[in-house]
Amino acid sequence: EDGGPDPETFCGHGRGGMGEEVKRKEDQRFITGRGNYVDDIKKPGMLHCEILRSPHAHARIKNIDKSRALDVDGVVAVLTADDLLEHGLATMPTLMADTQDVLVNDKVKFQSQEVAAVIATDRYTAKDGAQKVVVDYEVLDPVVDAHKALEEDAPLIRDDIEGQTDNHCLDWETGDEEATAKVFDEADVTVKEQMLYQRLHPAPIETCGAVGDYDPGKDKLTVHMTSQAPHIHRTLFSQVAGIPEHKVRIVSPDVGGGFGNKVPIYPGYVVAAAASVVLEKPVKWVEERSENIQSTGFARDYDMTGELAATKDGKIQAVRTHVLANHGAYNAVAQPSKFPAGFFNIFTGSYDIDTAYGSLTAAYTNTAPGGVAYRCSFRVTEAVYLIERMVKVLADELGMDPAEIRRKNFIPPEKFPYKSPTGWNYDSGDYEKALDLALEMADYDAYREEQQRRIDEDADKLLGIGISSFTEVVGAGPGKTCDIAGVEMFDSADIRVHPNGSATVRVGVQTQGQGHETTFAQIVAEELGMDVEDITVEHGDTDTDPYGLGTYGSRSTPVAGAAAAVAARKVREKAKTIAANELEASEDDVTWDRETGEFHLIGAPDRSITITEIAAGAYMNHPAGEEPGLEAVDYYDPPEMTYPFGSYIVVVEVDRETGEVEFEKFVAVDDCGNRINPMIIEGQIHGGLAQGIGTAMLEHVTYDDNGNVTGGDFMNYLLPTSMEIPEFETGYTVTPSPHHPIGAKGVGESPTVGSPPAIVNAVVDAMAHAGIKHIEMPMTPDRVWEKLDEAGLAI
Ligand code: PCD
Repeated sequence: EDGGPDPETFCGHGRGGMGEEVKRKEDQRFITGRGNYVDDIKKPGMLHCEILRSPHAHARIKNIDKSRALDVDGVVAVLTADDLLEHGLATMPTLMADTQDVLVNDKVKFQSQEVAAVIATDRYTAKDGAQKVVVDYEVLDPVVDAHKALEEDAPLIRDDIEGQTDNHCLDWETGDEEATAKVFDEADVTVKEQMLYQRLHPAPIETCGAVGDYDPGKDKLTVHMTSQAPHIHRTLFSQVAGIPEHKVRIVSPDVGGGFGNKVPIYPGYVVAAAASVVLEKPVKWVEERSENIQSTGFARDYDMTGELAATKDGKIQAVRTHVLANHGAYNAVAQPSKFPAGFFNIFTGSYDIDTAYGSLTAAYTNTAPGGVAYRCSFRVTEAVYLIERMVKVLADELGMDPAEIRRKNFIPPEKFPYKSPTGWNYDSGDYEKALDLALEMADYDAYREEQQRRIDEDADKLLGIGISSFTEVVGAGPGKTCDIAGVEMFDSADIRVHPNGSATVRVGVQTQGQGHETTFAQIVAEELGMDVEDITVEHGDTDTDPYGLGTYGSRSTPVAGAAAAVAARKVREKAKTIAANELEASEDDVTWDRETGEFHLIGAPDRSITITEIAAGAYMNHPAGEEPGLEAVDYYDPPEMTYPFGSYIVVVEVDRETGEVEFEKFVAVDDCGNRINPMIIEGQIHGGLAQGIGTAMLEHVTYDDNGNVTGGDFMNYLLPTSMEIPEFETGYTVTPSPHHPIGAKGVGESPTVGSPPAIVNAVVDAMAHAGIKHIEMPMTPDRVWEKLDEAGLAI
């Protein structure tokens, strides 16, 4: 009867449905200081936990003396690996089924690894106590570089794994090696470039934290924690601690940004929970900024070689890539189980390329574990960087315009659904349309002229224009291919319409600032003809919400958003029966009108009834033979992922004297299918572009040869501020997803995925006429100046 909202007409029923710029419901509490974050939680008798961390990157622990710490007034307990061992909690599984020490048992493997936990009556006392724990270390040689870690004489990091004799972690490959080699052998033109996607760290405003709260009366463990995925965290907690799931409750309250950092389980969470069980008191742990950067999940750290084979006129025939991945001390990458390199194998990008091959080697190093999907659907950011950089390298080699070469190679709209050579099924796309709009918005031709003028006039500031026409892949499942620790990646929504016609919607995903309390209400408002104000969205509590896999990889809209629409349609189905009953008509004579949001008699639109009136009927006058009440739940296993895309154009000015880069223009055209809330999307794009600028220009977690983190705090790990962020000009096209119930795709990650190559391409472009082919991120002024110097452009 109803195929979902039509993008031509769905905007503006005026009830806050799809396409309306509804103000964010959650902002009332956020901007009036009434948010409730983990650190706001206060419980009677609550204790505080401080974690003592290793100053060494690689060291054997010979002895830990707790006695002086226990003497500190207010210190209640000092926990080490031995204490946890008694409770079976000494180790925890990583998301990749490796085993990580909760508190170091035997050997430290990275600087700032968790060694002991001090529990005290307040945070300051806990910190004082931690300083009095005496640890006797036998310091070992560390290795922090992935290349060096694989050398023969490198110190062995994982002597805890049986049979492990070197620092090799895993190998992975995709595509057809032989066929690809053949195309490369026979090609007119080949290009090759090596590029490091440096180690980054998602830096949410709120660091990680937890309050473990064991109730001995109910024998129930509640853990309030900064979690992007409360349900799977409950399952893992339950598995590790051996407590059945109904005796564990995870509550993820307001979360101050996630960005993939809050997907893994960290030792601090486990310690707070374990200490609460042992001491029978609530225990709070909240990490500091430097602890967050130095020990929780990092992102990227892929050293990539990219190669393209092409014809003389710029038709790309094959891609080949090899990656050396630094996985840190444990294999703790946050990917769906069957994807050790995440979704990196989508590296053919937006281009119709038949032949591809990729391989990857991962190494253990004495650095913090990670490989989280920082605003990235599982390594697609690295893949997009690789292909979008390589297309620019090829364009320069051939002397072609980078817009033209893209146009020549795009997957054409009529080829969708499109199957990529590495097995991806793209749902829909119109890449040229997005690029054309971006070119027009950016005044591309005029800037090209200006660029040439500056070269001709030997100007002090060069102009560079960078393009990125990326394709994202978001919305993991389907469950048959994507799982976490065996749990299939579906998601869920549960809708209850109350007697007065208002509704509560509960979802299996958890917002960290994206605005789900607004957008999920909009989906339901659209599908039920309700007013968005009458709908409350709840999430983040495993005791009340339906099971879901959480928010990351821009999966909430593609998966839980679909579940919300389907659950709403189930409610609508039942409502129709009640409508017929109330209108004293046969169900066949009743129809639903999306425009008015009402049921009415076919041919008699004035005999109509709203969902509010129907709700009363469901409780007060329910049809004979029907269950009373009006609710539905849906667990949605997506048939495919969704493939948002976009074209970004960046114009930079490069100062030949100082190497400084200034943004002259920044255009972002995104296509995320049908749009739920354009204002929220705009905010998502702005935030993500800022993070893309941080990536390209500033951010890098660095280490010295002794394994010390030299980029582990905000003095050294530089985030962009408003001073570094230019005005963004955003535009959009709409290519609905054909398989999503409301035609929507995800969007939150796109700007961070798509923008770094556009920015690097722009800076390279400013120097390309003098032979510069590549520059590594972050493009700090000294790095840019070196390149200028190398090209004879520095003044
Ligand atoms: N949307 C609309 N429409 C469409 C799509 C979408 O409206 N079509 C919207 C929604 O609803 C939401 C947003 O937008 O609200 C987003 O979405 P998505 O894309 O679906 O996504 P999600 O899932 O929700 O989320 C996630 C993302 C990510 S992934 C990240 S990083 C980031 C982003 O999100 N994070 C964050 N964004 C943000 N924001 C904020 N504020 N905060 C945060 O934290 Mo990862 O993987 O985790 O790394």
